[in-house]
Amino acid sequence: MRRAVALAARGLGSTSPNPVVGCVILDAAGQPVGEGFHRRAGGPHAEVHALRAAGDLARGATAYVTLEPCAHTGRTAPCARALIDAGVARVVYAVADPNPRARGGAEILRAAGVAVERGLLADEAREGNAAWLTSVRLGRPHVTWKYAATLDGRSAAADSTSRWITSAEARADVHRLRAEADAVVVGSGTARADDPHLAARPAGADGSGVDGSGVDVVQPLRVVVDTDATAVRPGARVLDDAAPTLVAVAEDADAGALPEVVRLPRSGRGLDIPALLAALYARGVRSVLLEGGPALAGSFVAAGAVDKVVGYLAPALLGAGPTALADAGISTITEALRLRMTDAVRIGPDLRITAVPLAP
Ligand code: AOF
Ligand code: ZN
Repeated sequence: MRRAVALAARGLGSTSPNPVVGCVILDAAGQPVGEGFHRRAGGPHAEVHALRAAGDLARGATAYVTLEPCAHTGRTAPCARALIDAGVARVVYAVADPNPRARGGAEILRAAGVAVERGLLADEAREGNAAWLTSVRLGRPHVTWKYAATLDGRSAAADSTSRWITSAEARADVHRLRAEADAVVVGSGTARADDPHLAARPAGADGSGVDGSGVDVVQPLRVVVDTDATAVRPGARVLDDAAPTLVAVAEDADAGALPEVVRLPRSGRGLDIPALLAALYARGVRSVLLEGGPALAGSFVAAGAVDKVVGYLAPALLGAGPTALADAGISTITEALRLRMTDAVRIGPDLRITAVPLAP
């Protein structure tokens, strides 16, 4: 199952609106005879890849799958049926499928006499599929807010220069986060100050767009929240053809020459965050990497729309300049958004802290 969870992760960033899923088949002697993972929505499910690899050796074997095999005929035939037809004797899955369209595979397998077990490495599998599981539960994309700051929490200096707070290693790590996300979102302040490109740099040195795992790097949708349509100018780097781009503007904004625009209701000084997330969800986005700036991040926190925080802390001090997070509607200590740290690692000279909000 550990191998299946690792395989599933290779689909991150390319399977939405579908989950990441991995599958490993072991014969009666415990020898691996086939494995596979889901690569893209509409393509074969993980179980089908693994069954194809195993061929006749699947007969009497055990299949380890990170998600309950599906029961439905969607873009592909039901995996529960495929496992039965291949003669698999036992199916061990980590996490039940919450998708009402697809769930029920476990019962079908049991009814056909296949031994079924659930829950092995469930936490690891759930963690690997967190974005998809959150999006099914909440009906909106999973949001990771990423920021870089000095040890005293500043994201830019007093003169607003901000390149480069963190190291090249930390920035490379951010490119991995981008490649795993369906959309990268920034606000108008960041668009104006940094003219960011926001594409994921492919890990393949030859620029082929293929990373070390042999999976195409699917570029995330680049989203700029430009309420008044004043920040994204013709010739902005975010408008090049490296990846698709969507500019979110207010319903009454004059979006003149902007290519692809989505119009949303205003809320406070910005746009309505739930409406923005609904618009992205409607386009198939299941995971969002929010890259700032502080005002937009504050609106997301205020809307209860941050599911994970990834902070890169550089061992440097500024003492003045904007903080990573601006007003989030929190005015007293008892209202602080409390988080649980899930990870803290050194990335080059910097520290990366990952945390998730405590359940309310
Ligand atoms: C996948 N890959 O490996 C497994 C999935 O869009 P469809 O018709 O291919 O069905 C997608 C649903 O199938 C998905 O939401 C999930 O509930 C189930 N299992 N899906 O894309 C896989 N095993
Ligand atoms: Zn399936």
